[in-house]
Amino acid sequence: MKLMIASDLHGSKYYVERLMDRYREEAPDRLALLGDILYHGPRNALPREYDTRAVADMLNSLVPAPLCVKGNCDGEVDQMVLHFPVLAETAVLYVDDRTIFLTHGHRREELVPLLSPGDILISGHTHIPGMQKEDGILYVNPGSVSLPKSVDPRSYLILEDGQLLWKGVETGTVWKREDLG
Ligand SMILES: [Mn+2]
Repeated sequence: MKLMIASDLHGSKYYVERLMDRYREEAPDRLALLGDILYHGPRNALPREYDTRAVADMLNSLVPAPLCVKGNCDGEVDQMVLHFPVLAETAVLYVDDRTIFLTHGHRREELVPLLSPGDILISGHTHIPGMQKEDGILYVNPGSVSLPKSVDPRSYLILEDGQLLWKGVETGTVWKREDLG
């Protein structure tokens, strides 16, 4: 199973077009989106080529439909233009005997009682890609597709064959790799 994970698109037509380029190259089994899909959010500057309708059209065209959880910038009005469910707080996947929790990240602490060693929690929200291990639990962040808040590139994540790969959304270049063992 090859999973492509992206977060914090924030309505950028330009960078979601790049994400769609990478999606075609990667040909994952499914794209998982960790929220903050359309609205730029009052705390952020407008991203490059802010165009919520164009972003909705691109995401609505995907087959299979993306698996998506709700960001703090996503609401009922966003669900009206997106043809796949976007308002669930959490999704749980079982991949190769591992339990993987997907959530946006602004309410991440609420999930902690569910987690046990070996589990992976993947969340966005901070727009800072990275990974940390705590009490045997792996906390993973794919970064933001459009509005990075660190020096790292705009990024997405690939989970395949027991490996996590962080890649730049403009080039597809791997810049961080983690073996899940
Ligand atoms: Mn965000």
